[in-house]
Amino acid sequence: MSHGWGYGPTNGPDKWEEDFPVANGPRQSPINIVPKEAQYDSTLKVLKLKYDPSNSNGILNNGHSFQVDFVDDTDSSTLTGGPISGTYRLKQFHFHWGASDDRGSEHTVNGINFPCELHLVHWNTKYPSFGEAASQPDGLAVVGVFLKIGAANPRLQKVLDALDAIKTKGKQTTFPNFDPKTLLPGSLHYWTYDGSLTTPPLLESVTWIVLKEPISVSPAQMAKFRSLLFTGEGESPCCMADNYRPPQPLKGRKVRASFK
Ligand code: SG7
Ligand code: ZN
Repeated sequence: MSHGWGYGPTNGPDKWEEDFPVANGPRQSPINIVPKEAQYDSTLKVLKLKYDPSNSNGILNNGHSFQVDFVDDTDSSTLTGGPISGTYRLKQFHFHWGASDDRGSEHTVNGINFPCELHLVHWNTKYPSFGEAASQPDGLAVVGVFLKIGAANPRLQKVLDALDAIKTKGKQTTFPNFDPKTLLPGSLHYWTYDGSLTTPPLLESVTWIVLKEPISVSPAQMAKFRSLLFTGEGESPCCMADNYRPPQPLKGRKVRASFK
């Protein structure tokens, strides 16, 4: 992996273990969710997402995905309840997607792929910073939302309209006053399990909360995701797509459901 990790044949998910041996660890993500094998847990709490739109700060092409970053110096945008204890602050959200509509999600359900998956990344405020939380077993909580092909989703449009300004790796621009709650589906029913970051360094620090109900996206909106580039300005352009890790072995973990 001489050019750093990525999603290509020479630096993609099959090669990550060379530099990041935890790739074969006991709690890697994503996974295939088998709803009939998930255990309904009546003690799981309702998910509480409280987001302050004034915390949205910028949007960045990081060369692997694009992310919308939030100011996280106070408890104004938080995740509480659900499977977690304490308060987790929103750090950023990003997406993973395919080169075509038949693939792109990281988690799968009964082996079914969605064309795209949204991740809202939060860190446990019992640690001093995101960076320190990211290596603790209860450090991060990521809410995953599937996108499925259907009607154009007007709530995605502000994000998609910003992509022209961050076409190449390293580009960023301001992204003020965005409420990520507008991206969530009507139901907050979820599956949850203990896992990892899905990109290097693959740290086993994530409580995954995967929503059962997808949000919609049109084929034209999916095409807009794929207009981004993995590459920097001046390099031979390479479209950003298939930036997902496939499902990893469950290794005896249990998946719990918040719903029957
Ligand atoms: C995306 O997924 C990025 C990463 C993120 C990674 O490639 O948005 O964010 C940064 C800051 O590079 O990594 C530590 C982190 O949030 C993995 O996140 S994920 O496990 O939710 N897919
Ligand atoms: Zn992700």
